[in-house]
Amino acid sequence: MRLIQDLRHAIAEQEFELYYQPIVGLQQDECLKVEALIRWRHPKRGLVPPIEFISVAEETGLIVDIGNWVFQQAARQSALWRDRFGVEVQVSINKSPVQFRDEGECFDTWVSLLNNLALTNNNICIEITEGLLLDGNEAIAATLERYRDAGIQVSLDDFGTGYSSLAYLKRFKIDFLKIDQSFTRNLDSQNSDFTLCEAIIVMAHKLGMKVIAEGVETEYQRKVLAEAGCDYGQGYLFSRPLPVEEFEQRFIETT
Ligand code: G
Ligand code: G
Ligand code: MN
Ligand code: NA
Repeated sequence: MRLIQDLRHAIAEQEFELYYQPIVGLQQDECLKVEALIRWRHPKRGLVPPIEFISVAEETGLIVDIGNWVFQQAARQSALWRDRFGVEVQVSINKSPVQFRDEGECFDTWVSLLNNLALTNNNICIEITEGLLLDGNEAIAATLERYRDAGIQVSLDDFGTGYSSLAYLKRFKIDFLKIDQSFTRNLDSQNSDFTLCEAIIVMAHKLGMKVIAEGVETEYQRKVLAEAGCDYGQGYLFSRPLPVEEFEQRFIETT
C-alpha cells in the first residue's frame, strides 16, 4: 500500500512536524503547559493531519518509530525553550497503546535523553487513553509508575468517552484527567454536560488528580469551567495548535 511506503519514507526523511497547543491555567497563572500534535509535511499532499495516518501507523507498528521521534522532538524543544528563553514548559505528547508493547527499550532510551537534557522535573507528560487501562494490566501500572519516578507525568486523554468502569482510577497513578471535548462542547451551567464536568472535577480532585478541559472555544465555557474548579483549559479560545515559530512568538517570548 502506498500510504505505508510513504510513511516509511517519511520516518527516514523526518517529514514530520510538531504543532503546539497551549494548556492554560484557569484558576491562576500556572507554569506553561502545551500539547504537541503531530503533522506530516508530505512532499506532494502538503500538511497531512494525524487522523489520516496514525491508525495505519498503529496497525503496521510504524507508530513506534514515529512515537520515538515525537518524544525526542518534544524533549529537545522543551530544553531549547528553557535554554533560550529561560521558560519552563511542560510538553505533553500522545502515546499510543501500541507503543507500550515495545516498552522495555523505549523507557531506557527516553529516560536517558531526559537525563542528558536535564528534563527530569515533570517537563514531559504522556497522554494515554482509557483503552490502555482496560484490562487492569499490572505491567502497564508498573510502567506508568516508572514514568512518574523518572519525572514524567501522565494524563488520561479523552476522559469519559471510553469504557465506563472507573476502577482503573485507583489502580493507576494518573496526574491529569482530560475531559473530552464532547462534554465541553454544549456546556451550559444548567445542563447535564455541566453536571458531568462538575462531578468529574470533584472526583478527580478527591483522588489527587488535576483536570484539563479540552475543546474550550468560548469565554462562557471558560467561565463555567473555572467556576466549577477546573484547573486547566485547552481549545480554540486560547489558541489552535500552532507551528513552533508562531507558538514561540505568542506564548514563550512574551512571558
Ligand atoms: O489536532 P489534531 O488533529 O492534531 O489531533 C487528532 C488526533 O491525533 C488526536 O486524537 C491526537 O491525540 C492524535 N495525535 C496527534 N499527535 C499524535 C502523536 O504524536 N501520536 C499519537 N499517537 N497520536 C497523535
Ligand atoms: O485526541 P486529542 O485530545 O489528543 O486531540 C485533540 C484534538 O482536538 C486535536 O485534533 C486538536 O486539533 C483538536 N482541538 C483542540 N482544541 C479544539 C477546540 O477548541 N475545538 C475543537 N473542535 N477541536 C479542538
Ligand atoms: Mn491528546
Ligand atoms: Na484529547
